[in-house]
Amino acid sequence: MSEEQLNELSSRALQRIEAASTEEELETVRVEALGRKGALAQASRQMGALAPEERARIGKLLNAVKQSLESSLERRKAAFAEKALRERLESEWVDLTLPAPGIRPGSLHPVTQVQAELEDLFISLGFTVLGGPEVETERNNFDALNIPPEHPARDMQDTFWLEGGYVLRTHTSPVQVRGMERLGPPLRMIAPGRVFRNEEVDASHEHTFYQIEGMMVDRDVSIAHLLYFMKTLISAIFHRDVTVRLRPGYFPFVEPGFELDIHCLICGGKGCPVCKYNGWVELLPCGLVHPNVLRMSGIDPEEWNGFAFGLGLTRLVMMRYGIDDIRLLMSGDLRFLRQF
Ligand code: FA5
Repeated sequence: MSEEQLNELSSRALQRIEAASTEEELETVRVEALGRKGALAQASRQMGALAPEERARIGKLLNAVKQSLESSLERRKAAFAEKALRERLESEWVDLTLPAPGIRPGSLHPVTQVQAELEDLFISLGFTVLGGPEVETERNNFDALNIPPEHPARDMQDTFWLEGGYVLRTHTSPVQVRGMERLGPPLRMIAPGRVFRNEEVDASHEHTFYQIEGMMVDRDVSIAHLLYFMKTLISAIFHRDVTVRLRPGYFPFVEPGFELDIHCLICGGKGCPVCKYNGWVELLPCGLVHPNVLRMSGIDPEEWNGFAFGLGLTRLVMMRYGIDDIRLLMSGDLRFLRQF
């Protein structure tokens, strides 16, 4: 290979190196010029045929060409690597000084929300809010409410019995007893809380649910007072006309006793699993406090009388929001709860 041919080869390869637009093109040029079967390798194989002084000159030139091509390749390769790094840094750039994306705010459970509204309402009507234990004495849950042992009314509430004369309270009515004994007459109290029954669970029955007890003891309390407070309660919750009906109901701790039902708001009274297909939902049992109950808590029924009610808070929440299955309220499913 002559000197001109080598210079020619060198300048062509250098041009291609400069013109390469990808690393792959660069590699092709490298293989063709500097590879084992490349142009320079072929040239050096032809050196044996040259005269000795020619061989030294051409050999030197060959080395110079090789070095110049190698350093050009290196330079372009480094440029490609730098460009790739720049692009990666650009795409992966994160501003660490940005504020963190805050914590998603929680919300109160719908039962808690309605309970708080009713507490505010009754506080505004002069009632005190009382709490009571979920593990109650048999006496407060039954006997002091005029339900002695062997009384058939005990069977109306399927009870979780504990050892030592205790029960998981089946209703919030034992707080009536605690309220009368702690505060004495005259008395206006409500007692919201969780209650427990050994129930067959279905769309409207849970084993664990919420009630709000209400009680007023004063002089000359009548059914008119009771109805006034019940109507105030219902219109405060539903903000619309709700059809109610009052029918006789039996509870040993009231006399007379009533069941206040509301027209089912889930189906509009047509019948659905929530109202057991009869169009009405039992919501608010109530009545005038039985004289025996007053007497057992140390209040003279000749001087004082009163009313009491036991609102099914969980059922009320279902009616208010149109929830067609009580089990959703206890599910803890955030997809459900986030709607409130
Ligand atoms: C009572 O618990 C009485 N202590 C209420 C009372 C208080 C009457 C004061 C008179 C004076 P009852 O067992 O009906 O009554 O329950 C009251 C309300 O709780 C029912 O109307 C209903 O709305 C609700 N309730 C009863 N059982 C369940 C259940 N398994 N799941 C959800 N809600 C229920």
